[in-house]
Amino acid sequence: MKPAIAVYGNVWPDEALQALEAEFALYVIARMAPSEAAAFYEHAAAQVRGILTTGTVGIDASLAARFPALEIVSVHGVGVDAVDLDALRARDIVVTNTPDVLTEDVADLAVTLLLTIARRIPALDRYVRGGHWLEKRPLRPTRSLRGKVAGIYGYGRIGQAVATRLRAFGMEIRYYQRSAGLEPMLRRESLAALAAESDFLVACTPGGADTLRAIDAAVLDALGPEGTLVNIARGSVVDEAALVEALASGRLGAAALDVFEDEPKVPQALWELDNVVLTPHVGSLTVEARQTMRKLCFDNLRAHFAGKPTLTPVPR
Ligand code: 8YV
Repeated sequence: MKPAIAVYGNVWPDEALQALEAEFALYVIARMAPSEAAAFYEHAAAQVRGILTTGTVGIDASLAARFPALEIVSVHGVGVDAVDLDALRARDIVVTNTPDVLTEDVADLAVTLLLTIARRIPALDRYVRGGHWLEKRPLRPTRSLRGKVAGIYGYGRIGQAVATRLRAFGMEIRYYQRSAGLEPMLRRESLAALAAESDFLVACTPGGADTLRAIDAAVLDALGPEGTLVNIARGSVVDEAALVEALASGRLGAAALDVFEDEPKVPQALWELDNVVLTPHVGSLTVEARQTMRKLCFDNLRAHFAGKPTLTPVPR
């Protein structure tokens, strides 16, 4: 009998799921009508042995409890802050994620956002389309990146890939993370100290309880009216209300954000600000990254059900 797998999230192309159906009995929750989903939880969930989910959908303890035969949760994404690891581990359920394969593309987006906000590309695009060039409306210059300080919050794989790119623009790198990391001379003692030294603060840290709203009003004030926040990590890392307030009042210069506290809801106040660039959580959304993430996700399931070690288990 094919192992039964419940599939959450909407990142799975039809062809990929069709191919997977040769090996597994799939229950694609996002495609079920509410009545179908209710029947699934009542009758079929008890047989489900594996779950495919995304970094943002994850799985909490109450959902996991609906699957008494669950053996593995394969996460499509590197971040596992939406997965209740303690609840799953208490039941010896294997959890896998997709590290490394998205690092370069996520770092590319961080740098793209930094450049976009630094050079005010959205406003300049509106300037041309709005006919203001023809009107010879004056333009104010932007600031050069060369010699400016990029403070990286979270100096892991993605943070380091961002640093490599920003060094090529002549930027100085500093970082903060709780644990000692590579290049100890560049580490600052606190996030506020890092922000105070930085022209750009780039959040690359994992989400979760340890980093919840770590970028608060005090950190934003340390970054200051000439400073810019770039967030490609998790919305939960920033106190969003404090961010809106700091941007609207001019206490913070600008922000470029790919992630938000309550996605897909982006505070209306941010829509209306000119010193902000917004993207809809797309760091890993390239054909190449998504293909490799999907393959790794599926290969983790395959390995588990073939009785082999999984390829990328989330370290305990
Ligand atoms: C995805 C992510 O947007 O890897 C992560 O942690 O947030 C992103 O790559 C998401 O997990 C898609 O499944």
